[in-house]
Amino acid sequence: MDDLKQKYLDQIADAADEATLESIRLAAVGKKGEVALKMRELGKMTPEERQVAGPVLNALKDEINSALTAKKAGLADAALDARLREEWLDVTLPARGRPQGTIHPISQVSEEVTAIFAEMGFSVAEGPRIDTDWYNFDALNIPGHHPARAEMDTFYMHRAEGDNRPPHVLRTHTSPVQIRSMEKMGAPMRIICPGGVYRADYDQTHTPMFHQVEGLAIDKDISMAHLKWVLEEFVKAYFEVDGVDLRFRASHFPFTEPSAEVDIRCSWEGGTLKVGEGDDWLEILGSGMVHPKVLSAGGIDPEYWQGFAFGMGIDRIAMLKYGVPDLRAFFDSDLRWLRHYGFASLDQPNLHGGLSR
Ligand code: 2U9
Repeated sequence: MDDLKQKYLDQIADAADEATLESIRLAAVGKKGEVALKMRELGKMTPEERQVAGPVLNALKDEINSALTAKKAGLADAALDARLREEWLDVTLPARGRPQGTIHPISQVSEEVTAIFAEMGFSVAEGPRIDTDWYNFDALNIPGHHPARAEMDTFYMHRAEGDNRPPHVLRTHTSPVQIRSMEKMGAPMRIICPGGVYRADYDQTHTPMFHQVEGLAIDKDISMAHLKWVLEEFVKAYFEVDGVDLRFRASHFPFTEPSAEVDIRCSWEGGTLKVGEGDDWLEILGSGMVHPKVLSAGGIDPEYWQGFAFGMGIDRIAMLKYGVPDLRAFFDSDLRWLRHYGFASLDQPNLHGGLSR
């Protein structure tokens, strides 16, 4: 009996998992196990012998059963310990710094510009990037023979022979969106149109696709004075300065009369731009009073309504504010560049939080 007991207690002690333990249980105390066989032998014994052997066998069975139960609990504890060690997580580690992707500076600046003009009551209008030459040129007082039409290095869409739909172009400015908005909304109106535009030009300061934001305000008795105030407020908010001098230089655009190019006072100390101080001037946008013919093309009566308009390059003002030296890098999709110049995805610009923080 002692040998039998020792054999099973040793096996139980050595068992490494629950399956081994179960086979030991069947072999020792199962219905056909060794202890059961011994119990069957009790029948052949004399009552005296049975009185001795019976309790011993019962005790043996109890001892093996409790060793099995204890070992089973031990194995479960060890498995839990191993799992806890495996699935350990240091919740005190700092959160991940920033997601993999970044917001492109052109998207960020478009959001900044939108936030500033929204505060002054301008809503955002969008339109197609492929439009007819009427919306892109004629409606803007740029007729077929006009030099601006050639100057704009237009991409024309291919037309199959016999296709007599009007010619379509990749828009060379966002102005066709304003014409479409005038047709849809009528006067009074205040909109900005940010978006991509196309011109067949490629060098250090030109890419065949670039971004503009144009603004248009139409109302009764609108003047250059309103234009000047709106642009001053824009420049102060965008460059995050308290004051700025604007210089209006007479210019010419077919779609505005009078027209002015606008410079801002600045300095270039040590190669970095400071807006609002210094003796240099930086051209940042073009503007003017909407030409009466353009108001008529948009279905608005120029005898009754006036409007001002302006246009600027988003890529250019992004380069100025965020110190991007080369325009072409905007469109290279270089991950290292994007990580360096990109913005955190949750860093939504708004005027109250500070545009660029
Ligand atoms: C309508 C009426 C008038 C939009 C204007 C400019 C002046 C201008 C340039 C700035 C740099 C284009 O990106 S750029 O090369 N734009 O100087 N844009 S006024 O005038 C409009 C537009 C639409 C219906």
